[in-house]
Amino acid sequence: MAADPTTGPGPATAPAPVPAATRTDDPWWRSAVTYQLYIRSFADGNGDGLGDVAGIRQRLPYLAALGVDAIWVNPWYPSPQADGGYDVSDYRDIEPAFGTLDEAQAMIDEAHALGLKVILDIVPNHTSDEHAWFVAALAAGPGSPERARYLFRPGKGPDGALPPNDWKAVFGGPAWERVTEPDGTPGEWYLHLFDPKQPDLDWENPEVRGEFLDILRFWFDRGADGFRIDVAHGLVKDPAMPDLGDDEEHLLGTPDRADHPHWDLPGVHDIYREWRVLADSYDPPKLFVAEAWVSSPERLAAYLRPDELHTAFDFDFVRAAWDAAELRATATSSLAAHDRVGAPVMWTLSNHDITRHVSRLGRPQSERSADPLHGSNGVTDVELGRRRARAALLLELALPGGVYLYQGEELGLEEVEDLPEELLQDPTWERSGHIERGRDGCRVPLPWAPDGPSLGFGGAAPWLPQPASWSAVSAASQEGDPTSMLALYREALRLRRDLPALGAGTGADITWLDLGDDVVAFRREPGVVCLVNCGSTPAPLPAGRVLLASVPLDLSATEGLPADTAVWLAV
Ligand code: TEU
Repeated sequence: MAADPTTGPGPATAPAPVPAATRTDDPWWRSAVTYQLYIRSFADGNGDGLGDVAGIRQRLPYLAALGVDAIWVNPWYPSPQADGGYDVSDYRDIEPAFGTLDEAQAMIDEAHALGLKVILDIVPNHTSDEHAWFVAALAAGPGSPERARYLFRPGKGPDGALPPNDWKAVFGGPAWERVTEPDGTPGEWYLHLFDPKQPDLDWENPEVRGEFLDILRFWFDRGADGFRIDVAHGLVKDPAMPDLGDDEEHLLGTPDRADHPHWDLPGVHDIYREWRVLADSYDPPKLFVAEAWVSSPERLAAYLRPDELHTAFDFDFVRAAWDAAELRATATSSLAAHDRVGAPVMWTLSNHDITRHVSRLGRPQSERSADPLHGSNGVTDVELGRRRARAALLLELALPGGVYLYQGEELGLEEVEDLPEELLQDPTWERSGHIERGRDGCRVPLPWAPDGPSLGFGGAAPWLPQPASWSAVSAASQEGDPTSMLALYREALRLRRDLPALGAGTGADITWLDLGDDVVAFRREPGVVCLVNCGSTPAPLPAGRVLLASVPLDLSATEGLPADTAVWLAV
């Protein structure tokens, strides 16, 4: 039987939800809006086609003016870039193509001077196969302490020619790779839940645990305010390594069963308790946000018990369709599960692994794939997607908790679905045998200017080509246009900071209103109502003053709240 994750090892009783009156003392992360920087694609300071630290430094004032509270930078460490930097070969330095450690320090200091917190990205599940530890493991041979940092196992079958079990890699193909031993013979196999160039570490090994605490300390001491934890649900594996059988649910790394042998095992919680002690030893304390694809809000909340991690991305919100009942149900269950452990929800709509939400929302919702990683289901209507994305922004910014934005969503960028096959770089493309195109379509370099060879990204040819249509939606093109997506983001973020009703809070801080099946409607105190019309006909509009609407709204002329529109009302 599956253990109740909220009563697993550790404190069984959750604290009562924090009363609203004390929330002014809450730490910054309970309400923060964080902007995700996919460094390869954000801004290219040296003109080589790849984004870098210099590019981030140039654009920090843009981020401060946008009105976000924090930035999260995807892995920027030395890496062969087999998986966009999630294959780290040295956790204590900066990838030379991105810059230097001194530049990174300058970036952290400059962000702080602008009032922006800095969250880095730690990749603890696996290293690069070019990390010194893995190179040493290959050289040292079976049974060595060097191999014991990873998950090497003998193969099955005559001569060990078959993989140790039937686990599959997230990117496709078997999760095991056979090595050649130092004496030249075919040898052991090592586990890689992702690419073969990303060998999984053995978290039962105390040396691994100590090393990562030390890496966290290295960056905390340089001013990092927190870490996003990559594949937070994957670190611990069942030592028996049983076969999975017909289990096909590998994409997104979401377990489809309670006793899964490598996702969301109870042992991960002990690791995060140790990490929390380290974070709390700093003044002010450091923050964690978990990337954990798990099967229910309750299992996610188990990571957020008071002595574990502070926050985690709410991927149920990503998976919800543009449907009022579904959005309401998702918000309610996420808030309830988080409230039981006293943690704020981190709402998000897009990241570097997921089809951009303008495109997701611009597809027929009835036919949509429940897997937000996946490509087209039906034709994408980008204009419809943008209209809904504007409304979705007002929804997530009005819900209690924090919000993660993904670079380029403030420009209304859509998924690039027609990248030429020969340019695809996501390992998913090769590993799936050219079945899954992968995630490059949400990683195309940002357009900063309407013209020039890289639309202001920097240099002549960006690492992935930008659609010509992005000239019209570049940051500079939207500057000064009060109807632009960029203007909506700036105004919404400004209001969210100014209105005491918005930001931090719990499920107890919203009152759901019934304005019909197609409308998500709730009130927060003092006196703000958020309405989102997901239907195709106008919805009733209660009395109130319009604070902000996702499309221009003339209350005297309108017969209600138009379809695919959201509004914040002062009531
Ligand atoms: O993703 C972790 C994860 O659980 C994956 O299933 C993820 O959804 C993946 O992109 C599926 O194709 C993280 C990172 O966000 C991702 O970019 C990395 O590729 C992955 O870990 C390996 O480090």
